Amino acid sequence: MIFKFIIVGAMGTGKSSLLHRFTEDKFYTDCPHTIGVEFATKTIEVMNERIKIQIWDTAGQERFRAITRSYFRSSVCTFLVYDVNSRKTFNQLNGWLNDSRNLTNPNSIIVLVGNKIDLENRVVSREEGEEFASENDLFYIETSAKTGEFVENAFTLAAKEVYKLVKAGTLKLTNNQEEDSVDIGGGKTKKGGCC
Ligand SMILES: Nc1nc2c(ncn2[C@@H]2O[C@H](COP(=O)(O)OP(=O)(O)OP(=O)(O)O)[C@@H](O)[C@H]2O)c(=O)[nH]1
Ligand SMILES: *[C@@H]1O[C@H](CO)[C@@H](O)[C@H](O)[C@H]1NC(C)=O
Ligand SMILES: *[C@@H]1O[C@H](CO)[C@@H](O)[C@H](O)[C@H]1NC(C)=O
Ligand SMILES: [Mg+2]
Repeated sequence: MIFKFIIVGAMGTGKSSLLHRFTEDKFYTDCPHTIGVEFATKTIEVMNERIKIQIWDTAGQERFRAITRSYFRSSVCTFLVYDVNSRKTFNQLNGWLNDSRNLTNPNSIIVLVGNKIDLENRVVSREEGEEFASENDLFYIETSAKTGEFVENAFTLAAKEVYKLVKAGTLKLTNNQEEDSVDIGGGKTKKGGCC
């Protein structure tokens, strides 16, 4: 099975870093801003089934918003990322959430990710994150792409929830998910691993 995930959120929140940590187990201290969209895949085992997760990492910069919007389609999970040390990135969640709700399958899931918990200057508490998640019916997890804490858990949790919905027939995988991975071009998309 192939699951298509999309990662969105304000710029600099660590979207690409989460992707690199999960797929390569690496962290780059000066990761460049994502231009357009990048992707990477990783196969994991969920309930004894091999699941290939195809992850689309989008750009947080406003000028790429239209490109980002075109990648929600056929996604079964949105990672909505903010930086727990930046109130601004937390306040921007509503915009990304609106896009995800409007542009993905209504039965797809959304995971709110509070990243950079390794830093000392946290301004958004875990309680606030949890409250936003429960008000909006999202899963919630806090991570550090730097130390790797809970990064794998976030993807595994999401894949498991998606798997349950697929098995129950609630969520349908579109059969073009495989093709998406080869249908890249136009210079807008490149395979991840640039950092
Ligand atoms: N301390 C710490 N730094 C992090 C963490 N995650 C990312 N960073 C750093 O934050 C900066 C931005 O990370 P990126 O992964 O490029 O952020 P992004 O969300 O992909 O940014 P855009 O592509 O511009 O939208 C980089 O310098 C990373 O090294 C983390 O968990 N802890
Ligand atoms: C979808 O977008 C429309 C237009 O901006 C907006 O009014 C509406 O609230 C959005 N729907 C959701 C579920 O966020
Ligand atoms: C909500 O989402 C729709 C679809 O992406 C977008 O056209 C609209 O501008 C968004 N509204 C807000 C307030 O972000
Ligand atoms: Mg990026």
